[in-house]
Amino acid sequence: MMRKTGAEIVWEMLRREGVEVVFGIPGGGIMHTYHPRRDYGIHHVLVRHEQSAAHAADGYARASGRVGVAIATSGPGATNLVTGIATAMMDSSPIVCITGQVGTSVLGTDAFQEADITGITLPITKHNYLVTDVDELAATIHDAFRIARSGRPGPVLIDLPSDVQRAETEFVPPKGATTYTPRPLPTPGAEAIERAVELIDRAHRPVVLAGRGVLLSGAVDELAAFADKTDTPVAVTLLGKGAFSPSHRRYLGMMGMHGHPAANHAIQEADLLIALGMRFDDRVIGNPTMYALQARKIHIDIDAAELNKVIPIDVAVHSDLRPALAEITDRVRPKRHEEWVDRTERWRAQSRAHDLLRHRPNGALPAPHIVHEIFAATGGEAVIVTDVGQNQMWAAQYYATECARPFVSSGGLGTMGFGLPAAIGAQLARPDDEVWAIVGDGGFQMSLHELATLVQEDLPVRIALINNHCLGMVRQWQTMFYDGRHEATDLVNPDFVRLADAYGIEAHRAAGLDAARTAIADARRHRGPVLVEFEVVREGEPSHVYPMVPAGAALDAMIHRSPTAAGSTLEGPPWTER
Ligand SMILES: Cc1ncc(C[n+]2csc(CCOP(=O)(O)OP(=O)(O)O)c2C)c(N)n1
Repeated sequence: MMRKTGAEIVWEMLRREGVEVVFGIPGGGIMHTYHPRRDYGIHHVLVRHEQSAAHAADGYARASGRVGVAIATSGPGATNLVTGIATAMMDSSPIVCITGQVGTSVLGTDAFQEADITGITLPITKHNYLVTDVDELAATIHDAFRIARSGRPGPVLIDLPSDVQRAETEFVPPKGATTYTPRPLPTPGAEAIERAVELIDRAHRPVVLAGRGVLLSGAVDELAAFADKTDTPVAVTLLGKGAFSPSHRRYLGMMGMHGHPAANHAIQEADLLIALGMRFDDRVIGNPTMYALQARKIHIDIDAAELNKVIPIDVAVHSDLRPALAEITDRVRPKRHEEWVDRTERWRAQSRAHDLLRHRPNGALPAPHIVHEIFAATGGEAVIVTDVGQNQMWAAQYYATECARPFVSSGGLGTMGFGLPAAIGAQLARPDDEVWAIVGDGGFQMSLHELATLVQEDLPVRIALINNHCLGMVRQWQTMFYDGRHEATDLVNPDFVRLADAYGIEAHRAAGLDAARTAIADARRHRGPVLVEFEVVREGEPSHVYPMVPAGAALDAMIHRSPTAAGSTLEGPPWTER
């Protein structure tokens, strides 16, 4: 038995949870907790805005598979975490946020820097706590980690009044589950498996829809085995990138609004969809009343609330994905769907023929070429972290993430400003890996203050800034659907190279393809943080992300780039398969 303060219990428990790094900013409401930190050997990354602490913890969690930790003071420190917590919630990312709170004696009196953060975050956390008794603190932290990572992962917040941080008690290490007993992971019911197997055996044009659940459940090998045995093409969601090898013959690419034409056509033509750990997001299905009308649907998900939520399902399997998929693969008959797979390959060949990469850029630098060059240089092995907007979609379309490599992107909430701080977390999670943050000039300016954090931590994050001098994705919609009226989307930007220089960060600017290649090679050689600003066009077809399913349209009603708009055609395919 030892006596410890609440503050010491925080670090003792974090250490027992195996936490090595936390992200945060101190302040009056959390200073007691910060005080003993160094005695516990846990590294603290001082970010420049609390939103970045949550995004960095999230990026760390996504890149490591462990729980990320963010710390903030009471009031504005805590409320600054909110966007980061909502981002983690939407994408099932396990983080634990610890916030300071005013003392229990003044709770509810509008005390200085008081905010009801448990009330505010109730709908965007898996669970949250206001700890009013130091004797409950150890058990609360113990449970918080279990809740964050169990079942469908997500964020948990612990609010700590300052007197609880200061109070002393006998520290008793919690044993096993305390107030929270994690439910055993759901396993598939025999009848559901039976019916799924039946549908799969009968299908002629099956398609797998692979979401982030494949990665979270550790079912990458099971998915490959299923696709091989049943000869089933696989489409992935944005967050499912990495769930299936892009070099596999049955890989269809990303589905959805800016998905690969082969994936979208295959889904609409399929007679069976097998949805694995995905949630039929509206960006993925297009108009729900016109979605995959010929297909029966099997949906396996760990979260029962996702089953039959937006799309009616024929066979809903409430289960952890891995055992369910393994059992199904065991029981289905081996199949060959030559004609169907050939058809999907023809769709892929067709879109290859029209791909922008086939066109000589004629001096300009289309963004897909940038992502392709990063891909070609890193062989699909880099950890890619994106911001939100066109840059995110180009990164998803043109970076063929190798199997089980992290592709870190804010999918559900679509949070601009996510890229740079999430890349900081990802680089700390994977110090030996090459991390690229692909960001737009708009979103980058929502968190560029984290350049200072990069320098302070000496992290070799490579920033690819795609500068189109506008809020590109919104501007694209304005061009296509709002009569070309560009309302509040043109940006007057700073000189980003000089700005990076002011932070002490090496920076390059590239305006053409050759310069881009050189800058990427230089950035890869550099040992510290580096920024490459790519000047891309703001006008014309190469400035748009294609294909695009307009809002309200069926998934295969894609608008494509006009075949003549991009300039002359190259002779041979210059890219590796994606
Ligand atoms: C915090 C936040 N505010 C606003 C938006 C709406 N939004 C989505 S994409 C986009 C434009 C992004 O511009 P930029 O970062 O320059 O990237 P680009 O699309 O040009 O690649 C905006 C404003 C958002 N997703 N997140």
